[in-house]
Amino acid sequence: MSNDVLVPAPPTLPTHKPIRLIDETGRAVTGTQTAGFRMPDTDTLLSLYRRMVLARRFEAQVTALTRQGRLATYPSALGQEACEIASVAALAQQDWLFPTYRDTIALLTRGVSPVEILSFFRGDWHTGFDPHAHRISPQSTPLATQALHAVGLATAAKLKQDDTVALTFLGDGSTSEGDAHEAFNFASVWQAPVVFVIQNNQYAISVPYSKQSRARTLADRAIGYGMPGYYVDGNDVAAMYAVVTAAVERARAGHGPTLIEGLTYRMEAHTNSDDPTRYRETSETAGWLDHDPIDRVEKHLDRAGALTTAVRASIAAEAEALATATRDAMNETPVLDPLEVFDHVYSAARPALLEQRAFLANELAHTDTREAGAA
Ligand SMILES: Cc1ncc(C[n+]2csc(CCOP(=O)(O)OP(=O)(O)O)c2C)c(N)n1
Repeated sequence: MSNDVLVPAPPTLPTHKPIRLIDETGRAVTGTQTAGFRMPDTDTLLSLYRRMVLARRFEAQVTALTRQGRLATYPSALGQEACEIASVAALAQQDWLFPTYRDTIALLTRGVSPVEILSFFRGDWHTGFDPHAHRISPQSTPLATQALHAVGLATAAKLKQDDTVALTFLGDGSTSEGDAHEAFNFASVWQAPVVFVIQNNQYAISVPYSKQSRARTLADRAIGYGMPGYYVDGNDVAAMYAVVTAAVERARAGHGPTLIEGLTYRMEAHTNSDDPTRYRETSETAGWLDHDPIDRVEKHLDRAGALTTAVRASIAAEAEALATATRDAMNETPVLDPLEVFDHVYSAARPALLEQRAFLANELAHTDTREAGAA
């Protein structure tokens, strides 16, 4: 018997410079840095640009609502629009998205209404939208758990021979969780149709990437799991779209998972309760303004003559209408039944939960009586 073990050649290492298709001046990149990926057509770029402008206006409105006390908390993705929107745009309607707490604009882009999205951040519901209707799982707060859920759904889809791909977002910090390792490993072992998009925004709250990993890039890790890995300029929406689209197609064709790292930067605080000046220089953040993902594609479209005054005006008007609708909806006081929180936890009633429900109902009855007495 031979002791020779035939080990297939590993996928090649990701490039050391992030893949990009458009540079900061808006010019098309040529040569090795494109890694052979092709520029999306102008209509696609225009549609991505429009979605990014809407998302940024939405974020600004939500931040204002948070400051007015209308929302409990909000993790901004300002500066990360390219990663979020390119990834969602690469999915087909039947595919599933597994987002984190930061990926609100991915939900918005996939068609969830502002009120449904924000009821989570206002604290009204664990999830304000119907996951099945939108094919989006609830936004995950426990780090990296959503990656396991994506692998589970993708594996089930493969067994059922459904034409479904699962895409999940992770932060750079989340890759240090055991759940991320389990998700990467079993996705590859089972050749699940899943795409992992790591948004490396360089901080896990106050912990910089340098204290999180000694790996050259997070995309390098893919090789150890036996799947392709791509290190991409996460502020280049064209590159993100091209690479994620290829990974989704690969998964759909039955060739298994892909790990994509989008190198980006979180421009705002971790959430509204964080003070980033305690762990990073303001000059560092200011420097990233030169890499703004919207500016870059805007310059590119301008050069191509695709951004006429009328197109700009129509996108700006749409963004203002979205902000106004969001503001008006959030300024209304919701009519809620606090007892509903128990309704969708299990499919059948559980004694412990019924007990808690009765306890809260009793508390509420007494509160109502006290408030009525005080009035
Ligand atoms: C299992 C788990 N451990 C710790 C936390 C607390 N926590 C919330 S956000 C965060 C940092 C996450 O950083 P990263 O994955 O880079 O995502 P980002 O917030 O930058 O998008 C931590 C440690 C948590 N939510 N879940």
